[in-house]
Amino acid sequence: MQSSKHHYGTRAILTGLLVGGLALSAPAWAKTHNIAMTAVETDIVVEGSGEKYAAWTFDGTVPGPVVRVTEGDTINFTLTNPATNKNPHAMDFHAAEIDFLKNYRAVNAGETISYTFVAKKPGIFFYHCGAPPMIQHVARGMFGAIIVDPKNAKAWAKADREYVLVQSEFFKNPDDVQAMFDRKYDNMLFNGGIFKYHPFVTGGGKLDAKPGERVRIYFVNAGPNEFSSFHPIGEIWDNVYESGNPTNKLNGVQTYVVGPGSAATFDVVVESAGAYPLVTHSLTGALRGAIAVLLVGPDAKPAPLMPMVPWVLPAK
Ligand SMILES: [Cu+2]
Repeated sequence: MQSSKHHYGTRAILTGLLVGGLALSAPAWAKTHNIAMTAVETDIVVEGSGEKYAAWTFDGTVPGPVVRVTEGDTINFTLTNPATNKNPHAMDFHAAEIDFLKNYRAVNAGETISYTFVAKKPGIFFYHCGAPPMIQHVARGMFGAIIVDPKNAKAWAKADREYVLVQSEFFKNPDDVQAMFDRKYDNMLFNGGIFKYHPFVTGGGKLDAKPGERVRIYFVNAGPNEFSSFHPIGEIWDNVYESGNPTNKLNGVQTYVVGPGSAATFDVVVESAGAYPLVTHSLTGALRGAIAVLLVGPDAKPAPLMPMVPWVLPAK
């Protein structure tokens, strides 16, 4: 004969199953986001000298806006390609799992495209234009980052400060598609600028942090071709999460390779004040622009996820 204790146990399990089942069919945490972007063909600042570049962009900046949702959320996305543009454009979200032929097709100037996806996997993901020649649309600036936060915030340590860094190759002549195929890039960019976060360079800024803070870098390699070997000079990554998924956790990593079209999340806890350049240790890239100085001091102020985008220089 069953004891009453056993009975209660069974009921608790049944209740648990029922609640679990309901949660699966109607997740209380899931939200719906209506996200609209516009393909904008415009000049942007790529250097502290004020040098401009004929970019193709999402919403007028390189990188495009950071999209941030939570695992399980639904995204209704619309891309508008204004009639004033000259080229077809498209949008490919690496956070989505949907038919590419239907959803990632290019639309002509004067047209829009809409589609819906559920961000099922947490992480940091690349997004980019896929209109042909894709190598040129990416090289000219049509890319960005989407963060899918884990639905369980306790899946990893809480970050005290967060930044998004997107690496990409810069080709001085935006129409030289052959140079893009031949990997003949002129500079390596972080967040659309040459030495944008290098305080010793004209017009350059920095990334701020306080000693002891857990700084989380959502890192995306837009390419189009080169691998990044992401390294914090003077530090060691406390944790690296492949594709930014908390379950893909590495410990004590000096450099971590992020291929073109890929991404990872990097945590560093800097013990003492000072300057810690974040670089691609593929040095031809670092020395041509991909150095972001993490300046650690007690007076560090709060900062946006992607500082200095767009790069607005002070009037001379
Ligand atoms: Cu495009």
